[in-house]
Amino acid sequence: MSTSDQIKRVSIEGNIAVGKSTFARLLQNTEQDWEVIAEPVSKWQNVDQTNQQSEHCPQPTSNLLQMMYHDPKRWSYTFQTFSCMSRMRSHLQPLSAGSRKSSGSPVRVYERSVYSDRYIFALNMFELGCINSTEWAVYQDWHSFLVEQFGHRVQLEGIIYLRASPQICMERLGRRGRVEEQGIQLDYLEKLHTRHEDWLIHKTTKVHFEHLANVPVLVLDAEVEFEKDLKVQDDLLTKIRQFFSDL
Ligand code: UDP
Ligand code: D5M
Ligand code: MG
Repeated sequence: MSTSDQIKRVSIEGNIAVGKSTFARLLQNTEQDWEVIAEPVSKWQNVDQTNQQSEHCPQPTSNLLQMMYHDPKRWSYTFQTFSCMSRMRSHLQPLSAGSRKSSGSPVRVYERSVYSDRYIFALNMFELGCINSTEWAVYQDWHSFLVEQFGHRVQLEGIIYLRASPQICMERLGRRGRVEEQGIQLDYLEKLHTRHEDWLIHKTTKVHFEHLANVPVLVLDAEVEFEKDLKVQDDLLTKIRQFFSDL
């Protein structure tokens, strides 16, 4: 078996600002065999326009994250195409030299996935009316096609669900102070929270990929402050080790 067949692929899912990046950094610094792929937010904030020959677009980059939050009806579909393509690229990225050489059991951890793109955000945008029914049909068509074509390369062996109340996420979002997100209301985080619960806890969200319906989910309590608390981190890491070894 090649290393790429042995590798386990896991995504960290959870609401905006619950602490996914913070937790991912903790994993990255814990075991050499754990390779973390961060969410490509800076790509969405800096869409490269330099290869356009038009004088109407003198800016070398545009901020699609900002555009989506500013005018969701106009930009949500475009955002979904770009975020999903950038996640596809992350899923398909070759293994790092460390993972290839690993004699243990390498785990690749993604911050979110092409599945949360669809079953959390795109679905939510559709239900909010920010993506219309034609855009939703087109999105679902290409999303299913790509996931089926790439097969095991975009499949997950496990999901870690960092779970906290929307109120805690709101506090952390304020603390982080990302400029584009300053207009986000609690109501939006509540909707995203319900989407996570429906997908990962109640399993009532209809998913279109067989492997995804059966993927093991580890639910971690992120309501507690874990960023600076070593004891809480230790407890979380014990659960993670057990989860990875059972996959
Ligand atoms: N954070 C915190 N306590 C925690 C985890 C995270 O105060 O236990 C803070 C973190 O420093 C950041 C914000 O919450 O300012 C959002 O965290 P992160 O960017 O990791 O969240 P993500 O959006 O990636 O889930
Ligand atoms: O997520 C990064 C930011 O990007 C946050 O504002 C949510 C937003 N995001 C991520 N994926 C999507 C999709 N697919 N649609 C709409 N918005 C999205 P964070 O949770 O802060 O790491
Ligand atoms: Mg993050």
